[in-house]
Amino acid sequence: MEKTLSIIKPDGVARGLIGEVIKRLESNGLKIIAMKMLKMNKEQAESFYAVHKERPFFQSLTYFMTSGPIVVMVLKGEDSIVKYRDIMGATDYREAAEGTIRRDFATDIEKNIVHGSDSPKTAEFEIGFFFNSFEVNG
Ligand code: IDP
Ligand code: MG
Repeated sequence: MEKTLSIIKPDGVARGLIGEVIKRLESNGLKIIAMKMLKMNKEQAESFYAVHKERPFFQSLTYFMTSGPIVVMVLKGEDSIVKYRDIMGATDYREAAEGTIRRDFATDIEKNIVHGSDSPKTAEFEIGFFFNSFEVNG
């Protein structure tokens, strides 16, 4: 069983899509083993997205991620990293497959509703960024 980090981004929360995202995760067999709502400050968003610090969209992305509350979750399941990325769809919603969260709800390459870890190493860093061991139930 593998763990991955999921974020419902500020656009997803503001648009009332928390329930819709969670329904898709649970109905695809991903188990939520930790969850909270919080609002990041700029410094926190910059350190979460540090791998992207040289990218042209870094300032815009980290500003967007601080624009409102987010819901962070740890998901557990078989191949949860790849499985959850399949449910999310491609980064650019115009390239995302039919029936994915981003294809159905994203409005922009940046405002794409959800985040998901991209590898076991990233998942470990990202889960530890938001949760301590007492908060992860499994
Ligand atoms: P991912 O979220 O699908 O893993 P990444 O390449 O890791 O995609 O990029 C992180 C986030 O940065 C994306 O989800 C999106 O919000 C934003 N982003 C990625 N590429 C662009 C871009 O070309 N312009 C603006 N924002 C971008
Ligand atoms: Mg990524």
